[in-house]
Amino acid sequence: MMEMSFRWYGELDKVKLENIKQIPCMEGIVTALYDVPVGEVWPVEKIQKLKETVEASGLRLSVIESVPVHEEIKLGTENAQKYIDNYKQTIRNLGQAGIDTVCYNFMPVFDWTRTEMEFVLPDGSTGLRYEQETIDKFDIENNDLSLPGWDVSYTRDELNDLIGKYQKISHEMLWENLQKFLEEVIPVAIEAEVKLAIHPDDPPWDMFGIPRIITNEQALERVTKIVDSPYNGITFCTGSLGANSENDLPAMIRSLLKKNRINFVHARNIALLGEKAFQEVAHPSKYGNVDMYEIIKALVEGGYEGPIRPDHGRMIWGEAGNYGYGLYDRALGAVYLKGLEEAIIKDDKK
Ligand SMILES: [Mn+2]
Repeated sequence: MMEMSFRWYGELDKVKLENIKQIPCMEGIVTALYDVPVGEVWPVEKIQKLKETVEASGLRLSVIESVPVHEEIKLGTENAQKYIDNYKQTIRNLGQAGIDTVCYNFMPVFDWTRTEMEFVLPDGSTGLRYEQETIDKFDIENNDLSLPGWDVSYTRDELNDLIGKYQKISHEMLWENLQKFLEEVIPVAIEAEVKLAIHPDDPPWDMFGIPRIITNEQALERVTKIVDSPYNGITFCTGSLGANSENDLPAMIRSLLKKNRINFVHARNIALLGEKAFQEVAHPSKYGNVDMYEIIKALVEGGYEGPIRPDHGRMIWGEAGNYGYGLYDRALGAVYLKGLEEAIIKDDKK
């Protein structure tokens, strides 16, 4: 069976560990240290304390999501080596504390991006939405930085400076910088017994002239070949990869599992609205374009038994909280996913 887990934003999260523990079939927590600046080494004592807090609630600390990769590494500047060395030490410290899986991404400047955070769905719930049209109209250099969904806090000057630097970075240069990073970090991860899991870019296409490379099947295959080890794996995010209708998600899962390269799964459903536009919806297949039954079937039949979590949920029942990360809809998603898994396992045994 897969290990059902739930993202938790630490003590400041409105969603409490006690609530998460009450979700049927819930086993693990996905979280991070939120008070260590990007690029600095995570102290082993802080990691241990986080792990103890999670375990005191009766759950396992399944995955660290994320240890962010510093922009200097992605840009491949002369400072990159210092940050790569720090990253390696963080991985060693995580291993020492008994953490076995780390999610990260290699998206320049912006993490996941949406153009609307509270789009009202027909049933009155709200969900996140992305429309390229809105992005294209957005004057990033001059406007206030009001585009929702950014986990980052840059001043306008910092942001313009960063975006300027990336105008000189081609897709191939970004690949080279990822290669350098993995060639340095994966041997350390193997020694520390910490499995790395790169999250695909969300959305899986360039934005504001900044390259994005982890977008499709070829890209995932290419990443796993840079260092050929199960410790160099993928976070298979159905919502991110599903935004590109050319991605055949079940086929990708089967192929990656044959090589033991999926280390973590994000299950999210989206409804495609057209070219480069999508709406996040409830997890069941009928609401969107991700066939969740086929996803879970490919995972079960491929022998996947690692951590999985319901990704972004809607806001329902009047809940307010971190966009995409309320308690209720994600809890419903988790139980739905476990239901699919149980049915598929029992059916396959017949
Ligand atoms: Mn995801």
